[in-house]
Amino acid sequence: MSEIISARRRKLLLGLGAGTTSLLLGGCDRLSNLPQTQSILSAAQWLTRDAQRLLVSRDALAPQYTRADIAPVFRPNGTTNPDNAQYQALAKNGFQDWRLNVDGLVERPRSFSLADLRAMRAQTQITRHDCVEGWSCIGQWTGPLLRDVLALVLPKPQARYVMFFCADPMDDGRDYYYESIDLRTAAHPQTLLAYALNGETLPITYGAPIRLRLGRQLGYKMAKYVMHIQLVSSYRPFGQGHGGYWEDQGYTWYAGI
Ligand SMILES: Nc1nc2c(c(=O)[nH]1)N[C@H]1C(S)=C(S)[C@@H](COP(=O)(O)O)O[C@H]1N2
Ligand SMILES: [Mo]
Repeated sequence: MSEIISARRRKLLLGLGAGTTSLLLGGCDRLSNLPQTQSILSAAQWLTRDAQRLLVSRDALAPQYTRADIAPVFRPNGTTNPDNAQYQALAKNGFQDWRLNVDGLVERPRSFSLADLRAMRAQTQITRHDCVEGWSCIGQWTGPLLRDVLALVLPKPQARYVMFFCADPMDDGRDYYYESIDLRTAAHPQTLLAYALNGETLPITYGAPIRLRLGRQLGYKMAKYVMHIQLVSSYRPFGQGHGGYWEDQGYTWYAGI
């Protein structure tokens, strides 16, 4: 039985190739350009998350923009230079010694260097970042799809969430920034581990060496300075148990836009 579930899960994570992504994009663009869709969406803002989900699939793609839309200076927020000696030593060396362990509920735990991630098939997308504080910024992000990374480690059937542990200490070092997403968001075709912003190596300000990019969720979900990824069945054991640093301060875990 568990073999069947795991085969299904792998299919979900691995099944959609690059060709399918562009098909989905076309379909999504057509849908969101229909005037009736626009007015349904704007009229639906008061709806609960579950009701909204009936109108807009969680798997729908976020709009993509053109180079002309890219903000001249991307707005930074939160930590812009982790106060962490180990991180600073890695940064000094151009992150050559940085390793991303991807482990937990996976068949094949693996340690990736930045070069390993750069050698993978990369996706470039120009998307809008929406911060919960009420500002937005458009940038171009490049990196491997998270689902391609997960395909290499093979999530076990019990894996439900992907945890991201970051380098930046929060609250005078009592915690570190962390985040979590579910496997469905992890498998979304706009979920990247980005190592470049606007065609340049990702600067420290924006989360070097890699940061999470999601197409359809608010800024605080997009962990910068990712040091470790762990697949888990529950995020309750981590931090204060709400799935992320800001969630522990009261923000919602599901931050769909
Ligand atoms: N590690 C880490 N990730 C983080 C944050 C942070 O402080 N530390 N801030 C979050 C918030 S609230 C936002 S809006 C974005 C800001 O990303 P940016 O600096 O690239 O604009 O990163 C998110 N990810
Ligand atoms: Mo934010």
